[in-house]
Amino acid sequence: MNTIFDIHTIPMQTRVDVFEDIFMIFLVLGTLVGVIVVAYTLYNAYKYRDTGEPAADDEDVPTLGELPTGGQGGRKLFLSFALSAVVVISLVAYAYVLLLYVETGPEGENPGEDAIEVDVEGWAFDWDFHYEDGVETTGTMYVPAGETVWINVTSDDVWHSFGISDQRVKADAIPGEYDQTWFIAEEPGEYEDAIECFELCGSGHSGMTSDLVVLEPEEYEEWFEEERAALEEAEDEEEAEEEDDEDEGGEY
Ligand SMILES: [Cu+2]
Repeated sequence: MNTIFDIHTIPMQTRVDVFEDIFMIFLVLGTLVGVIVVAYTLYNAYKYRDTGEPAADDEDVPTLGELPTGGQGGRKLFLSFALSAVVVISLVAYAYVLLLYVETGPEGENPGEDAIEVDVEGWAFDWDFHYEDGVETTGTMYVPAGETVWINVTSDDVWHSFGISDQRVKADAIPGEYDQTWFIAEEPGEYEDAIECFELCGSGHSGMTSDLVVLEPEEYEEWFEEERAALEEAEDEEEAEEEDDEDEGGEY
């Protein structure tokens, strides 16, 4: 699948861009086709309306039992079919290539080297986020802006579904299974309850939301380092307490 992207070199797009493109193309073409079909129908309804007068002899009116050729010996009919086929096949191909991009991610396939990876675990009723080096958060997900974030989604109990509507992200959270997907959050900010559960999972389902915090990359680095340092400190403290019954671990 990599080769497709090497050939076409699709520019780096977020999921939001991709789905917006698909939506716009289908909206514009759908509207255009609709307008043409309805206008042509109305035009013919008017043209062939019953005026109460008998049809002129030279008018090309099909007789009972005769298939209409669509004019010009069927050329018009063939042309309209061919044109429709070209439009439909192009749309399918276009959407297919874009969806392939969504499937494989901006780096081609699987998380690239620079991608941030976060393991997401759903439980009734909240979300845990596991970053590198054992850093964890619950109820708030931190990501750097403009960078590809790959998520591995699973569940600790029943079936959930992890979703961020703003980022066009949705992944099943099923015990024992890992659903992998990605997104790029472009705008830094704190998005309250941006993360929701999309699988009815119990009495607290509707409240199973988490916040999405999008930080500038440097701020994210800072946040991550702080979290990691705090984690190490806590671990050291624990070790010290275990090793030293005489309370000499007070230096921390
Ligand atoms: Cu749930």
